[in-house]
Amino acid sequence: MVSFYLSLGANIGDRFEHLKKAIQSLLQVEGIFIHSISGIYETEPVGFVDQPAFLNMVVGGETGLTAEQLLQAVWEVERKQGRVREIRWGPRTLDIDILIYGQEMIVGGNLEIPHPRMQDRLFVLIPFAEIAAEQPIPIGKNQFQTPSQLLENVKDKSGVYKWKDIDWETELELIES
Ligand code: GSY
Repeated sequence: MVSFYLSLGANIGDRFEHLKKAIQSLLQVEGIFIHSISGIYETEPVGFVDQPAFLNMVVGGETGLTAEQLLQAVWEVERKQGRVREIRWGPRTLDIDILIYGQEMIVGGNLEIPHPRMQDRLFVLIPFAEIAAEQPIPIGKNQFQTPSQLLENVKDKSGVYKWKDIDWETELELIES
């Protein structure tokens, strides 16, 4: 089993519903086990700023899938939720990025892991640190930084505000009933 962390974001339609359905779908993927789910943060858009505010969160788990299989599973969850993304850095119903996959550094094909921009993004680092502040993230050969270390050095000053702490067990049971 390999541990992984994902960043989730949505800024079109019922943003919370998109995130909730995404977690529900991820829980149903064979070979994916989720063990940590951050609170939800409302965040100012970074990059293409003329778009609605996002809801962002981070989830962590373990998987028997390869990194490529995990990516395909994530894309399938996005696709099932009718992901709409017309502008490259623009609004989307649901975006899921792989942040880390074990301690591996992978570049090639569809994969770039660890996520190359996560150290510049408060909307990733704050929820990541909430659930795994001391998780080692590979940044070079035998070099690691944790989310809390990355947060100390991040230059991003965009707004990231706790939107809600969710009781996920209750929320997810509500979906199933
Ligand atoms: O990379 C994820 C999509 N995205 C986001 C996001 O999820 N949150 C915020 N706050 N800004 C963003 N810009 C992009 S692109």
